[in-house]
Amino acid sequence: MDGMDPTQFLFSGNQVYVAELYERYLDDPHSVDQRWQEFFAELADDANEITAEMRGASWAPSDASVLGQGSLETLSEQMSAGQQIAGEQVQHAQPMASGRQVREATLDSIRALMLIRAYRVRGHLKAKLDPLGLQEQTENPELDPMSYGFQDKDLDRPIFINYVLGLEQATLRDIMKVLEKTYCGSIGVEFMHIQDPDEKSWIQERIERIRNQPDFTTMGKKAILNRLVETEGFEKFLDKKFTGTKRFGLDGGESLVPAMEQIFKRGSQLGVEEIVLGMAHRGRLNVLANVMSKPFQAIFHEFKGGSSKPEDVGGSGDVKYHLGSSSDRVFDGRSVHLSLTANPSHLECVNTVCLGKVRAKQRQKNDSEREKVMALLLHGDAAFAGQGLVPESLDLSGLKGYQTGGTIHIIINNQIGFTTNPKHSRSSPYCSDVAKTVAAPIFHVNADDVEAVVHVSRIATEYRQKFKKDVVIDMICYRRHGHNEGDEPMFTQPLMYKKIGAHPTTREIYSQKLVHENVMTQEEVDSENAAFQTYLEEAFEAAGGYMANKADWLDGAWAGMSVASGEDRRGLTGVPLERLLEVGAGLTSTPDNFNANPKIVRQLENKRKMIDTGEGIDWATGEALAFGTLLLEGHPVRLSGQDSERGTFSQRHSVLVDQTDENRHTPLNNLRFGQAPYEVLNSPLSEAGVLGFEYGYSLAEPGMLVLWEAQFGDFANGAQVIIDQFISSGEAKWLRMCGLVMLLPHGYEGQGPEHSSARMERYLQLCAEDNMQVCNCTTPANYFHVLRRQIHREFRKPLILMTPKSLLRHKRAVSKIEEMAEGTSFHRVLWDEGEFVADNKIKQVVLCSGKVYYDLAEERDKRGIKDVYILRVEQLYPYPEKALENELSRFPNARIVWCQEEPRNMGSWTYIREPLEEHLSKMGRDETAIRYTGRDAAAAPATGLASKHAAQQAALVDDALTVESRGAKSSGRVVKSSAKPANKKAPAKKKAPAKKAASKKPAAKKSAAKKAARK
Ligand SMILES: Cc1ncc(C[n+]2csc(CCOP(=O)(O)OP(=O)(O)O)c2C)c(N)n1
Ligand SMILES: [Mg+2]
Repeated sequence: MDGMDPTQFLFSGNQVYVAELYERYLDDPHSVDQRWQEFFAELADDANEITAEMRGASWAPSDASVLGQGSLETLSEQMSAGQQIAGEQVQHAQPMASGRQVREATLDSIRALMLIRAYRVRGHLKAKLDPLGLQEQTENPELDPMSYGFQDKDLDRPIFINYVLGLEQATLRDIMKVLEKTYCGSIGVEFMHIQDPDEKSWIQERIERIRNQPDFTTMGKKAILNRLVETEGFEKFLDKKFTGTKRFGLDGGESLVPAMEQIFKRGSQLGVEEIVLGMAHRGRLNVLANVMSKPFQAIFHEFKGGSSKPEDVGGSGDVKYHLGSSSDRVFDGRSVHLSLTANPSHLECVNTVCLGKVRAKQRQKNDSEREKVMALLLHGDAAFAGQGLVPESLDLSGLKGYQTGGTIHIIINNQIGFTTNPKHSRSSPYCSDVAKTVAAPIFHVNADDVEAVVHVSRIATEYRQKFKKDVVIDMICYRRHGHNEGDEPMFTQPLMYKKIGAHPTTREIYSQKLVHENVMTQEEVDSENAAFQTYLEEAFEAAGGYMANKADWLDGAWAGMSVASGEDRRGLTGVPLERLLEVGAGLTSTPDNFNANPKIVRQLENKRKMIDTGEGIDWATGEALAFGTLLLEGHPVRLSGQDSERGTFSQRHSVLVDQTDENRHTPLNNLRFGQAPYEVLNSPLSEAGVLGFEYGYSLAEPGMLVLWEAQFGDFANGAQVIIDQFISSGEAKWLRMCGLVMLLPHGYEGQGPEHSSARMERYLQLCAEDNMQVCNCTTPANYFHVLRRQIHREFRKPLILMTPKSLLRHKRAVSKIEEMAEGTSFHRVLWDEGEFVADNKIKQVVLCSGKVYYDLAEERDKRGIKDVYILRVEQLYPYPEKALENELSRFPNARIVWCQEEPRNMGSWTYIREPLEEHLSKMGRDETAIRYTGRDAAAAPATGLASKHAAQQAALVDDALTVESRGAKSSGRVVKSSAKPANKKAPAKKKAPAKKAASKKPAAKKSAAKKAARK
């Protein structure tokens, strides 16, 4: 093929043959002649696309004839013979035509196909998407036929396009008309970035076949207008009655409501039974009223300052544009349950919460195809482009443990974010561009063309139900008023708002259209408007007497739950020994022929020994026993976090991997036939997104233990918005309970500033009104009980749990199996273990929490101290008043010291000092001031120098164990960063002296244990 133009063969009029030949080549390059091989290799991807186009539309008549009448063999023979395959030589192509004609016809075809392809890729750039026409559209040369070599004179010559666009042949003028109509009207579609050929061609076919034109019946059109009347009418009514009151009106984006209606309706036809909605402030009141059917009276009542919930229900409540709601709507006899998730002001953070809810509900409904429950998320343009939670939630969409079968996203793209213009909001052309990371199709649509909006909503719903993937509707509209109704937009966008001032409303535009089409008369339109305003007036009058009579928070899956009460709140968490042994057996066995890693085999053997002897149960085994016993009781367990399957510290090994074939075995899923499932997931590397997801999951599923684990506790601050806005305050704001557990590795082990502190102080500072629990356990048994307690009580509270690192393998941080057996329970305060003088001779009680207990106990034993007693506060919040009182009252003559390893401005000191001192005063103790022992206040949580860490740790331990004489300054000493170990010869890290063995079964221990057991 020397000297041959690489595309010359295409001018031969043998496109279809060449396409077939190319397919053969793709199957097996050697099945075609060497010259063809070289040729196709040279064309690379271009050949693929052009030949694919030659096959025509999949929906076009399939008997499309080929141009040439020859056969592949003939063509190959010609090639082999070294013939050129320009038109002249291929006699069988259109035998009646001259070579030149054939060549020109073929060239036309190729150019037309390239043009069509360009429109598919870039047509949206020319679409009329902006109702305000603010952006001047620049000509795109790729959409200009002249760029492909066409001239004006070519406009009316028939061109063969082989049923691409559904036409066998068409003039360039007609082709352009079709392309403009399909790709450049009120809808701009981005779909050519989709890698999956089926998905891509489905979209292409769905829009090209109908030229992407909506087609509504008279009834359909009237229904759409009716929705606009209600949507606009409601905002206008609020504006009139509550002028200037914040409502974050939808004005300018009214098409949202008919779009949502279409999604529900089409969704219900395609099997959707439940939709979880998440949205921000914009248009929320309208969605509540006109979509969720929240009574207008209720909304007016709240506008007038009334409460959204009955008087006797607690909680702080929330502003009306953040409240959630749920309702059942019926479409053509099919019921769809809608639940709008309550959300904070923080934009986009509700996204993964909704996804978690959807996933939980899909499980409840056995919706393995993920077609019955789906999420519909509404976004603002600035927020969608700017907030990191958007890509985090998109990233979850295809992951095994998190996928929900696709979300429909609607961006209410009013081309502004508060006062900020799009060009300062994002670097990408569209606010939706981030959705391309998951190859979602994106429908940009002009919201002033309400039929187009409803039309794409229909296609989006069908796409979601067919492919179970995310899809985006970018509804381009405007915001008629300021960011809120008290805001003056002319300060910052005078030109835009001059235009908006003169711009008719969507309802006006659509009414005119329907009048023009003779679907309705002007009188009918006017009377519909008036009738709705009258209806609202009546509701407004009735709102005065409206009383919320029901709080819906303990309905559905939550039936049977009640508000938390009482102090102990232990729940029945002890488990019959034989069940513990059953779980233990399952935990330590692997299937026949399973090739576990030798180190794992040893670990399993060790575990088996723990179970068999009932002694030395370590942290990970305690956890597995808690999970396993819940599973046998029928409560599923879901644990998600970064590398949680194995465990960050290689402690968990929930999933064993066969060393020969990487087959996986999950012991906790193989305990007993009929057990509940255990789902353990290595999550993507996101904190906020995944924590939000698990929070959402636990909102929907009280019967399941849902845990999120941070890789190290401090990483959880990447999810601060979920902690502050949902976990700690959701129940107070929205009457939504949640039993989520957060596992936060915490402890000062000399690992530097970043991995020492889970920043417990942050959680403690959030604690009030019985909102959640913060615990820092020191024994596997207490860990076992605190986890099981989450499920075995009649209420749900989030549990923030500091979890250990070095204690995972600490020889003293072990429990006996009998401490988990029937009759045992969680202890909020744990007694000391050792040999002591009589209680009234104890000179000092060191209160502490977490790992530092072991450092203190070890040093105390080493020094043979018998008059200092160490009490562990295992539950910091709710403050364990009764338990502490029981213990502290044993030591009437002791001074109280608080010891922590965190710096003074961190850890629990700033939280616990006040309630503890008040408590001591209430108990009538002589001395109520508590001495602080611990690190000095610091900017970073810990030092980066291991030697400095060791010195600090030894000094704080020494300080806590030192009994100061009465009258000494009691405000507490602090460990300066220059502190040296008190006992240089025996640093805290060294092995405990032999004497310790003797102290294992102390005389005093029994009575202390007995007392503690009563708490
Ligand atoms: C995380 C977060 N940052 C800042 C804000 C303050 N804020 C509220 S609305 C808004 C503009 C949002 O613009 P857009 O997403 O386009 O929604 P619109 O109000 O235009 O509907 C901002 C910055 C917020 N609510 N949440
Ligand atoms: Mg906006």
